[in-house]
Amino acid sequence: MTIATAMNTTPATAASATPAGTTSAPTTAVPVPIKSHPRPVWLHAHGRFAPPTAHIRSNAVTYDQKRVHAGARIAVGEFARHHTTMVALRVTGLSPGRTYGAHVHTKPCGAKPDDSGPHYQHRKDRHQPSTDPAYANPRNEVWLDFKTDRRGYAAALSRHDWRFRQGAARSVVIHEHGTARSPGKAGTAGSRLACFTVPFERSGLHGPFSRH
Ligand SMILES: [Cu+2]
Repeated sequence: MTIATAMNTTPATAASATPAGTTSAPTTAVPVPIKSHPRPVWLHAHGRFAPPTAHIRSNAVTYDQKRVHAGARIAVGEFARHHTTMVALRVTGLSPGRTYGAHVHTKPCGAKPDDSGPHYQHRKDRHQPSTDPAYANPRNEVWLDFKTDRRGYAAALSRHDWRFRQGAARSVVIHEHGTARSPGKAGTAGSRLACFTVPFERSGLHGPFSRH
């Protein structure tokens, strides 16, 4: 008897979720243009900082070995789905107890600190370098400032309700100090100490959710 009851209950529950005699898709699915759902990206990149003069070129470059030591490590993750993006950063081996600024920049790292270009902006400021808080803010840009613990470890996370334009976000730059927010200074964080090249939102290097 108990078995019969259970067998009666289960289809009834299912029927309330799905109209009887149909599969759910034909009646309830609303056609969605492909463009409105960009492909998910699940990217993980890691590197070991080396000076730009190193024999073996690294995707992680330090321009200031006092504050970002050669051999220090960085990992960056991008988790993007529908219209949201999360960027996570982890560093080890930096100077202990120190606040660094960090942002996503538009170009890959190069031999010179400025090679990584300006900050990535969701809505682009026509005036570059952008120091207008209407554009240079942590919602419109990706800021990943962090403070290291006693062992030189830190982590940071930022979340956005937009996706990167493909090929337009190419690196994470570590700066001298925390990022300023006031007009005329917004987005600045002192000199560029180190840079890590990351192919954000790019096809060809990502995880199990992606379609090719
Ligand atoms: Cu920056």
